[in-house]
Amino acid sequence: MLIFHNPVHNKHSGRHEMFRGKLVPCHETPARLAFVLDALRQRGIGELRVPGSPDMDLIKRVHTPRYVDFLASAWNEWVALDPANADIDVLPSIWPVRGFRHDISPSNFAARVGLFSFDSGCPLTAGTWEAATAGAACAIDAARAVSQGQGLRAAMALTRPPGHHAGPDFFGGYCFLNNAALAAQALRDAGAQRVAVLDVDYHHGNGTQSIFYDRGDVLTVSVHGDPTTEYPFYLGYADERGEGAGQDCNLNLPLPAGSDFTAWTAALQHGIDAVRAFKADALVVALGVDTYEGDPISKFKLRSADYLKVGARLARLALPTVFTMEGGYAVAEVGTNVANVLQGYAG
Ligand code: Q9C
Ligand code: ZN
Repeated sequence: MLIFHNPVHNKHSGRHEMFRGKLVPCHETPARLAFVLDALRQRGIGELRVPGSPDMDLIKRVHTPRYVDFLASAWNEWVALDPANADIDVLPSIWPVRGFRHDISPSNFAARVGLFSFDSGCPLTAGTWEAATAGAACAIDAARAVSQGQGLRAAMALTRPPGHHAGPDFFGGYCFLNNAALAAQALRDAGAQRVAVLDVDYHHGNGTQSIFYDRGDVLTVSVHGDPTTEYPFYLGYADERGEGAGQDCNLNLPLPAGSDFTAWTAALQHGIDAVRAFKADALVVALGVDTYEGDPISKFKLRSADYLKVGARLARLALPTVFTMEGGYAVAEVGTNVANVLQGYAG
């Protein structure tokens, strides 16, 4: 398995996220990826590669050009407001909810930060653009590698920041560019007629769902904590089935907080069955391991050994597969858990 790892991921390092009225240390840290790389190296899993340059045209088809342009210039605009901002992360403070206009990009910077985001837990930092675009390149290169049909079944985009909460024109949930969606689109462009995205992160993959909601060529499936109680709250319910050409091409499988591997794996199998019924000819797995029992912000009960079985079950689909790295915040165990999925997949 080729592992495209992001060599500049640590340029994105958020200091704080807003939580219950206070700025608290960010859960999504560079150490997460270091633990995964260590675990893969120790076990000799995969061949490590660095990505080429990002395909900006593809990024601007999955995301809106005005959002991509905003992300590219946001840090420089922020520091231009006040040189002292160089030591402060960007966090939004105002959002255009129902009834406000979304067609206008105000020249005021804070107003645009809010226009292009949906929570206050996702700091944008000096290196966010560089890290996120290199991560996008990992996802695109991984998709192109498995599309070449030389017996290579799977590749991984081992990157952070993660991607599955990022929508067509917004960031949030630690995510800026949607790596899973970029991989899915790259698989389509490389000739796959039907692509499935199977999101196993603890949190609903709202960004991926939104990007493909009206498309019939990409099935989006997400197994996640019930949004009635779990982030991102406003999307991820079972009655969201897609629209227009995408009718019945979205499947949400919410589970109550506290669910164990038995309940979770039944939902996963339901999702896998849907991928098979869709007759997908390529698969993207949005791989979050925040389903782990020790995760500090999530409430499922998977154990480290369970991830071997998850990988084995995914392999049974026998599809060209791209894994993207999503959540997982029990930092020391993230490496073990991701490596277990890949080891289980390899069989
Ligand atoms: N204090 C991913 O797993 N914040 N994103 C929750 C915790 C949002 C998670 C509040 C969590 C986003 C990719
Ligand atoms: Zn998550």
